Amino acid sequence: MIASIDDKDRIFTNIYGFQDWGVEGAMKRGDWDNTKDLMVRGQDQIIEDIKASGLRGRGGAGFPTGMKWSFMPKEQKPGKPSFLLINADESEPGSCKDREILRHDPHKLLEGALIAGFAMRARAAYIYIRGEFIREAENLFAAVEQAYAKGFLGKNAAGSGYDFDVFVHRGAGAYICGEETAQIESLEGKKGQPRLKPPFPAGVGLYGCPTTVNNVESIAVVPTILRRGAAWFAGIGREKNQGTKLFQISGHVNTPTVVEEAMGISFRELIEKHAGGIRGGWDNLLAVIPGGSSVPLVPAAQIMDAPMDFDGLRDVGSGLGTAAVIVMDKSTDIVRAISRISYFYKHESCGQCTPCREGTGWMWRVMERLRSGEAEMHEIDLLQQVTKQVEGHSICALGDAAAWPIQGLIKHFRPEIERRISERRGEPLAVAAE
Ligand code: L3W
Ligand code: SF4
Repeated sequence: MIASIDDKDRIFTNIYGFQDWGVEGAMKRGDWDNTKDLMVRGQDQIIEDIKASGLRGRGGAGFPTGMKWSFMPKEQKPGKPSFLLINADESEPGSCKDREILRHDPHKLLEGALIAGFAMRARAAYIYIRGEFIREAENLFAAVEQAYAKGFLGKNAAGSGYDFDVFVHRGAGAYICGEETAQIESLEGKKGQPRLKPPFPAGVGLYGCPTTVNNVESIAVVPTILRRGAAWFAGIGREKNQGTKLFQISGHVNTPTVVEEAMGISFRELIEKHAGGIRGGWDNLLAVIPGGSSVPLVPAAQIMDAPMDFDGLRDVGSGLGTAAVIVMDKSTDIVRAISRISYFYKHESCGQCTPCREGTGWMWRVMERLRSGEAEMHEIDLLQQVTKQVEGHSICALGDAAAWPIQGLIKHFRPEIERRISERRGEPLAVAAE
């Protein structure tokens, strides 16, 4: 198993935009190279290859991609075509990888869309792109036009004999439209509110038709996996945590960056190798949110040697999420940081279920009292109880995502919260700070 990679194993060879992102540049880098040869192996074999590669969804949940495709019907009912919906609504705080693909490597996504769409017998792909992504949308629209002009999309796409269209739809700034069923509602022209699951989109999706929703990165890696072979991809990382992954490193490191690395690389190696180390040195590290704002923070001592993959981060009480690694040094007001995240979820709650609608506002208000030190000591436990009332009691994952960062704060930084309350009251510390 490979735990760290160099350029020869990187899929996104233009992630920094140093070369031409357009179709000519993409073809020089090997995209659209006899795509039909990848398709002649047949739909079932493509799905088997993706299963064998171990690819798991790169949008946060890590659901096995090949298995998701296999839920799509092999026979289509009259009036019920199948669709692929590509989730490019990247809005998770800390996440900034899909935008790099969209503006610098959009043809990898389009070629992946054709192959994935063919494998699941979809007639078309919709790409739902975040409304704030202006330049990314410009490049994406242009790339779609280029692909049609070359005959890679449309009738007899890439000479494969398969007809396949791609439509781009721009969102309008709602985080919740990154949730797959809210995205489907929004695409249908309705208010972006999540649906109850089941039924899952593969059964009842866009316009009531079978639909698979995949993240941009999940689709963009597909052509390379098929060209280089499932075994190559599966040989990177470790069992159930395979392949390469785009890590987005932000916060208090010396050189924030987006980098493709092996799943399972240790946090320490990732930061040393690609982000120039922690600002002020390793002793200055306070905590890390390793997977975007929806996952709990991890204190410095526990994250240092953790493998950056699904299981490694679960074992330290957090998650890989979108691999948006937010690094915080000791200058961070950790209570304020989590309170700000809490405000974000209150603001973005779609409001249709009570625990989330009321709970996110309640949690934020208590967080603000904790931040300012105005809260009573017992409110820490009250807040913990509220998070438990929200967690698991809502239609979509936003409720959990609002609860988990606060639970992580209380678990790891309770002494800091207590210190604030005691200090403001001029009382001696109830518990010694960490
Ligand atoms: C058929 C079944 N399909 C599950 C499908 C399901 C979905 C996928 C994963 O949330 C997470 C969330 C955020 N038959 C199925 C089935 N599926 N069982 O598998 O489903 P699920 O429910 O586990 O996750 P989800 O609702 O898609 C996604 C987290 O990601 N997140 C980041 C979000 C932000 C971005 C972004 O900005 N790009 O992705 C970060 O942690 O909190 O937990 O397709 O239909 N039996
Ligand atoms: Fe809407 Fe929140 Fe319910 Fe999700 S959990 S459906 S965001 S109210």
